[in-house]
Amino acid sequence: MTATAEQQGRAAQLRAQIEQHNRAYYELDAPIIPDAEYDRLFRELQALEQAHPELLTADSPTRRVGGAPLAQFDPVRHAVPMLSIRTETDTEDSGALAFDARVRRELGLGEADPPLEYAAELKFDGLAISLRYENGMLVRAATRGDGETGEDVTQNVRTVGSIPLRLRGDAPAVLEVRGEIYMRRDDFEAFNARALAAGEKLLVNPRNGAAGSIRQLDPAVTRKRPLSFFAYGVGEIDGWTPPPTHSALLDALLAFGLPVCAERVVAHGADSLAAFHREVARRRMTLPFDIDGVVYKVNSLALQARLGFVSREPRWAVAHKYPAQEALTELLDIEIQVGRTGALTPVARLAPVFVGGVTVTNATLHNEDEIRRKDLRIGDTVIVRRAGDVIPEVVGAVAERRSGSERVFAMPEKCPVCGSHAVRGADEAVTRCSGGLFCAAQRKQALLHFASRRAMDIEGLGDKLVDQLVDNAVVGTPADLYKLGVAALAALDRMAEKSAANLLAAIEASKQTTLARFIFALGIRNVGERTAKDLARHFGSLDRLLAADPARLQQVPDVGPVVASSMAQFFAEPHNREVIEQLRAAGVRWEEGEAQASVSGRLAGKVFVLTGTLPTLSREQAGGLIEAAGGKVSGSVSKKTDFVVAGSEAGSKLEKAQQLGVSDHRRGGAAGPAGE
Ligand code: D41
Repeated sequence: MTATAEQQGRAAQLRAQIEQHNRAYYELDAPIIPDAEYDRLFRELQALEQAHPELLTADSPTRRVGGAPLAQFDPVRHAVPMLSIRTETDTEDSGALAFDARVRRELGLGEADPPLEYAAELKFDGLAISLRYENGMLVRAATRGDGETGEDVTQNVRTVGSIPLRLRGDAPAVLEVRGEIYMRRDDFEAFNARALAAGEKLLVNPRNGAAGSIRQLDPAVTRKRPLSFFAYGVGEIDGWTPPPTHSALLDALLAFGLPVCAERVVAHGADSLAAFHREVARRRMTLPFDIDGVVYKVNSLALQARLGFVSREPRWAVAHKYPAQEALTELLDIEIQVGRTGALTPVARLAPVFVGGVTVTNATLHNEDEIRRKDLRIGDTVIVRRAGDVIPEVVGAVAERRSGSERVFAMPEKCPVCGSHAVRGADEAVTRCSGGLFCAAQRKQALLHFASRRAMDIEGLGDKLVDQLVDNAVVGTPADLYKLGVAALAALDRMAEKSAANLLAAIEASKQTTLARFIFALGIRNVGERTAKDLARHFGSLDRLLAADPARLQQVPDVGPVVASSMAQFFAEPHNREVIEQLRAAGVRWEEGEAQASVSGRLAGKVFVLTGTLPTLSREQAGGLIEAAGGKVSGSVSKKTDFVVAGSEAGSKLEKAQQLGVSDHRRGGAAGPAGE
């Protein structure tokens, strides 16, 4: 049945609407309608086209869905070969200088001639692709292949939302657009987060994500991959005279509706190319996608033609690469590090490899699950990635390079340092040594933390020294530090008299501290610097803190059940209380204050009685708020009572308060101290 005029009109309208939403989404990054509404329009168009195939146009957005899986990709001969690009990895400015000098020489320019004009752009790290538009319609997409012949990946490329199926404006008879398909870092992270939750295979990095997605045979799979595209050049052109410069050419492609990266400049001379290289290097990590360098091109297309190319590389362009961010190396071993709170952290020992400008030999592996998820085996060839200043990361293993002799890692059942049982909580990712301060590793970490700058600030007590002190059983607890004498220190390796004296002076000076530092220095799990400060302010004295039960602790702002229970556990340990007493006996001191709760706060000095069922809070919660604001909560009404907070079904307490003339503070009720 042929479509009615009405149906024809509706299909055209839907196409226009969907195209508009695509633009809003991909170009302006500002979606106008929710995804569900978009899907509804899309399905309506799909249904119309299915019922009336004659309505289906070459540029219909439904074509992005792709067809059935292919058995193989067909070869495509490029009308104009896809050249490759000469690559320099020189650091600093030499890449730009050498390129400029070469181009000037080849053009016969002398020193008196003015600087050449260049277009400088980013080198996107993805998959090179050629898009062929005929009369504005996308008819074919092909990979670069060997530059002469690539693979027909049209079905897959149609699923890339930011690639127009039809060009905007007055389109040439033929326009081949060259560019890079890539994956944004946030899309990569989000894709992997979802794949992880679904127990599916993760993408190794954004580049593999992009290249692998295009070069696989089922378009339905490609469609689920969040891919993007940037144009950076042209191939065959027919029926159009391109503008005279590369920069204007990219502007023209942008006007046709093709994505062109905005991070590009027109530069004059080598120095300004080098400046672009430096500036992009500085901002590289803040870009939303990976790049592996910058590209310099002679801006004038006429000069490009004069320069020509040698062995498939244009003389008028060069890629100036940055040091690799990823490298392959061997995973020699997985060792276990014991942290201050006993966490057993697996660490990768790697064959030294130069990546992102530094030599990497170690990388954290976070925890057991992470190793399993990445299927890392000892002896594997692994991909190491260094992003910015962050700690190097093992991205994954190259399974194809396995010989069969690789070993699967197992978390040890015992702490490698003290031999105590290693335990992993039911819903925890971390395995911990159960040895506590019996474990030398935990003791060392506890001492280093105690002495650290934001805790007791004992300068000169570094890890080498702590190793010796603990290994020789000179120091077991932080309190032992205050018993150290010159003789004990002088007996240690490489301890000069002068540094021993300095250390003792630093230890002595650390005795005068603050309650907040002291609490932080104890190294209670989940009690960081911020919490220590809050606790010190709230309780004012160590004894009040030691006396507080978990309910009282939770009256401190931001102290929840987890922190309160860590603290309760810590203080319930007689050993810990003993060390605290020894520290005080050794002369560690601070200025004690009043519990802040009793001196300041809006409710300072006021006595409250809570009764009945309160509308939104439990009586305990309400009491906590009152105490946090400086008030007191009492269980029974007396003459000292300032307020009674009465919820529903308040009984005898409210009656008694009314007899005594205490203010009744119900929801919406009058408030005011007794007698006012
Ligand atoms: O961003 C890129 N990866 C990029 C690649 C770029 N910005 N410009 C490029 N320009 C060219 C020429 C000069 C040949 C038009 C390229 C490439 N080629 C290229 N990429 C892979 C092979 C060739």
